[in-house]
Amino acid sequence: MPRMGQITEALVSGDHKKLTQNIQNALSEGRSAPKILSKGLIPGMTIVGGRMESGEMFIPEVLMTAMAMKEAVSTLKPALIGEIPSPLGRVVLGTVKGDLHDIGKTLVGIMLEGLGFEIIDLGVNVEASTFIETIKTKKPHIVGISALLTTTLPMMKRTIEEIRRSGVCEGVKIMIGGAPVDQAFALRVGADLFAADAGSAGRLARSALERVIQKDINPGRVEEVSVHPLMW
Ligand code: B1M
Repeated sequence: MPRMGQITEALVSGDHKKLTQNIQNALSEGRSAPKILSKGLIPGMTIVGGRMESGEMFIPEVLMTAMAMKEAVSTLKPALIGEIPSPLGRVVLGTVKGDLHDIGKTLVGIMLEGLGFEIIDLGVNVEASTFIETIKTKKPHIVGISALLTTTLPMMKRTIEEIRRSGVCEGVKIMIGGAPVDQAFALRVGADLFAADAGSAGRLARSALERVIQKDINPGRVEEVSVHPLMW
């Protein structure tokens, strides 16, 4: 079986040891970290999602694969990040209240870190008040909010409303993303930026920051970059 297929298979079966071994082999064979992610790991999580939906896989098994995925992402992190340039800006990241999915958000953080952003990761199930407090104290340039469940989209909207109402986000851009989020939703809920994947999030954050610096952002306008998964 080709190397990427072996990675996908080891992930779906939640076999940490085999997965790490295959990833290390792929890296030493000269395969790039973004390719391992987009051709080996993401397809694995998609298979798991399908099996979860059809009832073929249960939560404990999905958790095993999620743990294996997180381990794989941390194995790949040095190769994804490379040499970190001097600090570009600060980003506060979190998954919205009621939502425990963190793999995509973590990948977004890794991408941004690789571009030179300082990341303050608030984790999952983050209350609006926590975002607000952190914006006050840490003064980020961008606040990134992730949601993976259709049922937590209303909470994402409420979180953005509360952040805006608190008055702390002058000069701070709100970026949102996650599988059920799209450009139309982002416009409806008043986000500044929407990215469909980690690579796009990185490019978008960087260009947004350049515009913030140039005081050239048109507030309230949602910007989107291309949606090719992890092709950066
Ligand atoms: Co969950 N789950 N889950 N789950 N889970 C999904 C999301 C689901 C689609 C599976 C399915 O049924 N097909 C489904 C949601 C259906 C829906 O809402 N319509 C679902 C469900 C139903 C649930 C539970 C309700 C199941 C239950 O209990 N009955 C439950 C909810 C718990 C909760 O959150 N309150 C639940 C629980 C779990 C686990 C805990 C077991 C585990 C999460 C573990 C963890 O994250 N630590 C889990 C998993 C692993 C999944 C799937 C299989 C994989 C998610 C993932 O990590 N994908 C998922 C199915 C799927 O996605 N195919 C599923 C890989 C990741 C790299 O992609 O997160 O999309 P993603 O991130 C991408 C982009 O979306 C984007 O960039 C990332 C990288 O390119 N992005 C951003 C993400 N955030 C961004 C932020 C940005 C910009 C871009 O700016 C700030």
